[in-house]
Amino acid sequence: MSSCNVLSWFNIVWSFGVARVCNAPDEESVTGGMMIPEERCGEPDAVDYWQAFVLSPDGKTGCREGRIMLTLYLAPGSSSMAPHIALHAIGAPFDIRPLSFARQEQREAAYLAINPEGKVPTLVDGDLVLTEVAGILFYLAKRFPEAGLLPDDVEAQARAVSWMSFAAATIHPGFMGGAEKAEAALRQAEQRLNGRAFAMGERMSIADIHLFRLFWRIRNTINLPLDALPGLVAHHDRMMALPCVRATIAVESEIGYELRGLKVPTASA
Ligand SMILES: N[C@@H](CCC(=O)N[C@@H](CS)C(=O)NCC(=O)O)C(=O)O
Repeated sequence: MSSCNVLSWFNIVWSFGVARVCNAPDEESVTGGMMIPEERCGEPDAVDYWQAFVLSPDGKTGCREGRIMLTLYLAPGSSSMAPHIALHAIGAPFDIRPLSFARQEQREAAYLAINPEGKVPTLVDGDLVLTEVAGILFYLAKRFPEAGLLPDDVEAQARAVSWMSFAAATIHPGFMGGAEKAEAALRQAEQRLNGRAFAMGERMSIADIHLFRLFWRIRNTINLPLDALPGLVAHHDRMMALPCVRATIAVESEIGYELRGLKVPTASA
């Protein structure tokens, strides 16, 4: 099934052009909905409008709709892979703008006008321009709560933010600091994970997406003592089996990786 015509269980209902249908949240809308015909996949106006039922914290169900305005600037395999996975997990239509690091496109004036740091990711949602993996993941999880990428209660949300801060402030710089520091940071992550299936327990969240992307990048770049990181290896394999991860890797590998030292296994390897 292509990412274009996935109809997710949380009942996103697609509509085309100006034909907006807001189904009542009855039994039919939970299991039904319209799919984008295969031949319209990729057409810019094919998913011009979207609708989703939103379950608010007070238990009321409402309908949300709007013009699609999500755009992700990315470089395959880099930090931007994390929000790319989240966008696939959410299922709302989005555009991607791949940048070539080899051609230094992240340093061009047009991109610096959007992100003065010249880094990816950048997410644009209407007037909102957002940078930093953790901030973008948090935003997407809150903007699309029906995707279930962040637990509801404040304590659990704080733990998710704690995980993402750890990823951004310890694992990522560890990797930038060379093999020894990368391994030390991953051993800390292994301890933090402490045998759990996912960072927050039994359910995948934005914290797992952040953690997975970094581990994926590091294990495909340097030789790691994988025997000493069984929890991270199991977590990686669990994540690799998810459709949102597979879709992201399919798209990004098709564009082509340009990251220093990255050796991604091919299907034939
Ligand atoms: N702290 C940032 C890190 C972003 C970052 O380092 N991006 C790298 C790719 S992994 C980048 O864009 N590098 C381009 C450059 O430095 O020229 C985040 O979490 O988003």
